[in-house]
Amino acid sequence: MKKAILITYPDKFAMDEALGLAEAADYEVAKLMTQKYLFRAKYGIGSGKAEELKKVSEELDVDAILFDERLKSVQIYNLAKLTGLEVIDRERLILEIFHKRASSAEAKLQVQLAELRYEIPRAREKVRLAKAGEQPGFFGLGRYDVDDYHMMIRRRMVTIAKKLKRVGKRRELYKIQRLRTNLPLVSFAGYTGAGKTSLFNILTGEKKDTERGFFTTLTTTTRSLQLSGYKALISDTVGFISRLPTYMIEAFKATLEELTYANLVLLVIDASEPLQSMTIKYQSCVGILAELGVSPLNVLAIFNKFDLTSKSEVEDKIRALNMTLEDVIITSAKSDFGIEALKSKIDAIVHVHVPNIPA
Ligand SMILES: Nc1nc2c(ncn2[C@@H]2O[C@H](COP(=O)(O)OP(=O)(O)O)[C@@H](O)[C@H]2O)c(=O)[nH]1
Ligand SMILES: [Mg+2]
Repeated sequence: MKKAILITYPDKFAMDEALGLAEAADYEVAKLMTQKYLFRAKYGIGSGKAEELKKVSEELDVDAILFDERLKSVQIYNLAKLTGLEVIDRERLILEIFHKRASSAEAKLQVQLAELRYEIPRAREKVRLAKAGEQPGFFGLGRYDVDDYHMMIRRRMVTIAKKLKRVGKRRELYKIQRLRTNLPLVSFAGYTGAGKTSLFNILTGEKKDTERGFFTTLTTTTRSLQLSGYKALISDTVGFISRLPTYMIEAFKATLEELTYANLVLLVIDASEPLQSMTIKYQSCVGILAELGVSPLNVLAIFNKFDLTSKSEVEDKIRALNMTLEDVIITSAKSDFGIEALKSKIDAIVHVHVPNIPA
């Protein structure tokens, strides 16, 4: 696992989300640094903070800097030059997560396309900077002509777009392959930072799953879940991400493909979040699930982080989102509150799903 320093905003939700993203991309966060304003011209952060960053990165011997905002090439270059480390901005971090999670041919192509779209507005500047002196993240680019590099990326985008048109059939094969595993599938959904991975780990007991090799055709984050007298598959998905750039939406949806095959989608909501942003996030989750073709009947809402709030507050929020207490499960991955109720509910919903085995 790569060790990193994570730079984000000093508020709980930004920090939880950024930590969730770092974790999903397989970085160990050695230190979290915060600053209110991340748009300064030279380094994103102020010069004083940048000096502190350099010092801390040497002390902790980290491999990378994760910067929880969009950075221009020149800012990445300046930070890389100052610290000697690879600098990964928010968009690249998200792309790394999608890259790791994309399992179908279509998802892989969508992610490659998004990676090239990330590169396009930065291509010319990156080559220019590389010619001025190579830094981590800019290696090898100096040998390109500025316009040639830009054109090369454009050409690759065209090739991928063509391939994308042809992958439709494989997608169907992939679906059948999944159904053949003959077990019901439960999938997590919800915003990054809501507690999906924590709940996933509790439910699956973080045990080394000996059968996991068998399921690697699904995703690396799918394990078996023991229910009353039978097993289901449970998978931790890419979380929904706030401020997701439009050019990444297709890639994002493609990596969430498995939700369409799930017998039950566990939609995790951070119960401690203020109602206003909770509502926006909830509605955007519902919208994307609908676009993916997930039936609302297959979705169970989980209000997690109950330890950070109160019974009356959570109940008010549940009503405000037009749900009833019977519709939802309230949990705390931290105190284990509601975990047994969650398991029983999953069991009750999933056991009626006799999986379809294609002839
Ligand atoms: N207080 C509290 N923190 C939680 C709870 N569940 C998760 N967290 C924390 O919230 C952050 C994000 O959790 P994680 O499971 O990675 O969220 P994910 O991005 O949805 O997978 C982590 O720092 C967790 O320790 C909870 O029930 N209570
Ligand atoms: Mg997670």
